[in-house]
Amino acid sequence: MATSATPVAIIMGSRSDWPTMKLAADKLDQLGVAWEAKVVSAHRTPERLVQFATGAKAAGYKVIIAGAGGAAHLPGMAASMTELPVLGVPVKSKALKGMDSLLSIVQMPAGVPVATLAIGEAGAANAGILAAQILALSDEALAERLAAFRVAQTESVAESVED
Ligand code: RP5
Repeated sequence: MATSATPVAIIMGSRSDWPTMKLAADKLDQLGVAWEAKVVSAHRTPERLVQFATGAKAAGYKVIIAGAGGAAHLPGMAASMTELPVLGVPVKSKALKGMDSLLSIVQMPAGVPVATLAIGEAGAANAGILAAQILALSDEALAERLAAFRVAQTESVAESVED
């Protein structure tokens, strides 16, 4: 099997999830972490999901970010087929504003964890940062970039309520 030097896979249930999931990719870009994004639907492309999740570790990925909305089974099903850490992003749904997505992802049975983030854009951005933090445990240069990112973030928050 071809191996990838790309450490983060971003998978999502539909192209319609990309505007949200792009926030994870943006944070990874900012932190200098390579990623690949794919549409992998638990319901519409189940065989693609099995192929991806069973092969993800051998393919060289280190962390999987999985976003889905509604009946959001993608992160949990991916986690069931790989030992890689899976970060689940509940995408905001039209009907229930992402509460359905959140509850579908967060209540995993003991033994098959998914690290579940917040609903929507904040969750996607934090998934990107969290993936980088996991990779930084064995990458000192990335750990330094993360520390600098935190300092810059802190410095960007004005104390005053007016200009
Ligand atoms: C889920 O259904 C996807 O993750 C998406 O959030 C939602 C709606 O998908 P589309 O109908 O927009 O393709 O599987």
